[in-house]
Amino acid sequence: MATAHKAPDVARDGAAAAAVVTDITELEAVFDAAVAADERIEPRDWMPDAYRATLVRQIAQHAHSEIIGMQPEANWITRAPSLRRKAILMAKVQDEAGHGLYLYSAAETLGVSRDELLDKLHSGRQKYSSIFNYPTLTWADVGAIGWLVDGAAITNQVPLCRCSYGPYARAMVRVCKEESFHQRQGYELLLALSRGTPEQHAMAQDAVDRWWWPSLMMFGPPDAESSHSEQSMTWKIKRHSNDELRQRFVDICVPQAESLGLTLPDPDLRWNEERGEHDFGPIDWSEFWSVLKGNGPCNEQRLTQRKQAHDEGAWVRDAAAAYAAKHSDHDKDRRPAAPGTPAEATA
Ligand code: FAQ
Repeated sequence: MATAHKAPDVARDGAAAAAVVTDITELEAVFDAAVAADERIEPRDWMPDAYRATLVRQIAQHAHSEIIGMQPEANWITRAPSLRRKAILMAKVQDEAGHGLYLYSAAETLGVSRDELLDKLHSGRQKYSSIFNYPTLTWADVGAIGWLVDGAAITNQVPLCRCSYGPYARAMVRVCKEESFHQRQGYELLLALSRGTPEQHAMAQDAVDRWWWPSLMMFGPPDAESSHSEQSMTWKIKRHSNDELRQRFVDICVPQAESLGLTLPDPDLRWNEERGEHDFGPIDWSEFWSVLKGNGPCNEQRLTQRKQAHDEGAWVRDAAAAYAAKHSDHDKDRRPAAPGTPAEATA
């Protein structure tokens, strides 16, 4: 947005405070017009408190999902069936850590610290995606996560590249490129298993059977029960509703499952000529809400492992902070004195 839209610096000029109150309506109008015109809102632009809070909630939840999402697949790194598969899986899991970093950085531009967000994750005050509370029981689950979970993530995140908040939208561009690679590797892994021995085919089918419904839940509750969608769509944070994206995902997956030689575990799944999209069976939303309340198969394990990793990494954060402090002092000493400064003053 243009600099004219920036919030006045109230701290600098106390007298401006009264004016700010009357200016809020004007600022809000400028913000609404920028959103309506598909302009990007940037960190130093004025924005409504509720817009900021929604972004912090969604971006933090997204960031937490990326780093918690490393756990189910990391579970298989030591047991990958070949060096090639191991190298691919390690690269993918590292990418997810990178996505977490871009997203925490995007959240920080809204005035929250990473420590604060991690604290909220660890104390259960912020969520992460429901999908990562399911176990990875066999090697085929790595393929099913890549194909279905990363596939669902891309379907949801490509529209987020056009999100009204600049730092989030820009982070999503790179994330989506990497997620595409992840989706392809999952598909390719499942294809190899599906074309393998009968046991390998059965393993691939079993994984798809277990991950299909939780993947559909990733898109969030049905529109009628989605508390944030309407406002988020008005603000152009979300560009499509949960149900629209879920439908898009189902329509993408059906032909891919056929090519894989696998079936999707839904007897009601069929093409609806009239609607031009697939009908699909009812989703068990009681399972979704139960997982969100902490009662999924792996909720406790995921959070315990996350907190343990955080505690064990304390020395790394301390060392990095000490190194940065040392170097900033060092740089200060070496910075050339401003012209005309007496030598003693800089000594
Ligand atoms: N899990 O009003 P809505 C990935 C909550 S990244 C848990 O519809 P909204 C990469 C929601 O927070 C996956 N909670 O909410 C990867 C709200 O609760 P609250 C993560 C959920 O925000 C792959 C309540 O339900 N992706 O997979 C979920 O408008 C492989 C009402 O819901 C993102 O975060 C859920 N699935 O829409 C990594 C994408 N759904 O706060 C490793 C960005 C809803 O009122 C390996 N986020 N809730 O208490 C979004 O697009 C949105 O936040 C939605 C939810 C669509 C997820």
